Amino acid sequence: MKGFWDQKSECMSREQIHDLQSKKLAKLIKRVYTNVPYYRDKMQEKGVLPEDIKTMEDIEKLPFTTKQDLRETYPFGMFATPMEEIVRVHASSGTTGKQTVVGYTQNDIATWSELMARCFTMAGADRSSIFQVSYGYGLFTGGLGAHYGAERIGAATVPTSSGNTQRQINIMKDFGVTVLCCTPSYALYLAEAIEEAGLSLDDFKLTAGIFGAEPWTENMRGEIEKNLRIKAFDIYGLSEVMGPGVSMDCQYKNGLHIWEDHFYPEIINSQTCEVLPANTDGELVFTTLTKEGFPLIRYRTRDVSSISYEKCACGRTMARMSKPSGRTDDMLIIRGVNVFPSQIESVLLDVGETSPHYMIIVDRVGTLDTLEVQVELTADMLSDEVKKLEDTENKIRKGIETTLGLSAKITLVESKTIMRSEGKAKRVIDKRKFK
Ligand code: DLL
Repeated sequence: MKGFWDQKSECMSREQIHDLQSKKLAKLIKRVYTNVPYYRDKMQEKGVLPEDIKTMEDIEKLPFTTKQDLRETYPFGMFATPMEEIVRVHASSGTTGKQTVVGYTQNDIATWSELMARCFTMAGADRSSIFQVSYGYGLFTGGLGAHYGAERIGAATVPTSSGNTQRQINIMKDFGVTVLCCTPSYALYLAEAIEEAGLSLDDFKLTAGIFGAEPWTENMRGEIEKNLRIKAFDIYGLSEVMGPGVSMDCQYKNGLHIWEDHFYPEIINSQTCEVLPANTDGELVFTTLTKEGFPLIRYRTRDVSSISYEKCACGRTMARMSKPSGRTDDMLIIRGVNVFPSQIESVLLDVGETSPHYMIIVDRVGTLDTLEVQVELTADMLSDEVKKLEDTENKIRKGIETTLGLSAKITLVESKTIMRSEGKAKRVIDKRKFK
């Protein structure tokens, strides 16, 4: 049937999914207990043996894995196969500490390509599509992950990588690219650059965009869909768990389908580690059920989401995670209030009178935290009267106060003065960290 890459797997009954996961988990635990001393030690500390793990319900007996564990075993200590079996290595950027390194066997790369193929087919792409992969190629998983998936469905794949925006636009137009893969912030930048170059969207054949690698709101999706005249899909993943393609939303855009035959999701309370019920917000945790090179048990992603198990209108039975609202470590605490940058983005785009480019600046004056939101004027607002601009500022200020209960200084800045991003956007400057 059109719209599915692997309908049998994507539409299994919940019972089938549970049985398959249980079998895979038991096998995985035996393997890591034998091959990864770090996991064996942690299980022994908890008094758990591989034979104690028979069904998915037993997962709660197992210890969690954190980024810290990966750092302690840097670079290859958590690999579960000899290096002879590893064919690819990626690494996270390591901006907040030592980088984490992940390894893939030939089978892992094949599975990854297969899951990306499911994602891309879900977005309506097929062998007649022309893909432009503007995620960075290199140690980052975005470029090569998308590349292998696009080739797997037989699409013509153009590996532009990130950067050189003018060239990206020319290629998109001249090659008749139909599907764009990049971060949502870069998609917005590309749309702006197309307009600036005086080109018309009629000169492009773009129909869909597959965007991820950073949090983005529903309002931002609307903005991108309007500015590029495409359907925008949200793809999620992280290098430790695989890379892009752990989950993606379907045409109904009602949560991202997690490929549960390969990844077992849980939501926990990040303070107590208690497992939370469906449809409750908390920290997302994944166990990789089939990875050979670098399997992960109950890996704490630090991403905030919730999981729903209701069947989706698209026919897929795989659980859906809500659009991640941010990372627990990106959450700002301002005057005691928890703030995710995505909440501010939502307010800005709800008001909808400015451009969608913004920067959040947090500081401390004496003992008081301050919040400033800089947001760009659109080109046509430049000629607006002061009164009108003040009105816009007031609307945003009120919106933030209603949503977060925080007062904020709103600064409208000139068009094109906020830094554009070609990869993951930087939305926050927290000056308190330097005090
Ligand atoms: O960003 C993998 C990826 C590439 C995903 C391309 C999608 C597209 P990392 O660099 O390891 O891997 O960063 C992973 O990025 O834990 C989330 O915090 C964030 N993230 C990724 N996708 C989304 C998304 C790649 N769709 C970290 N929505 C994750 C929100 C996302 N956050």
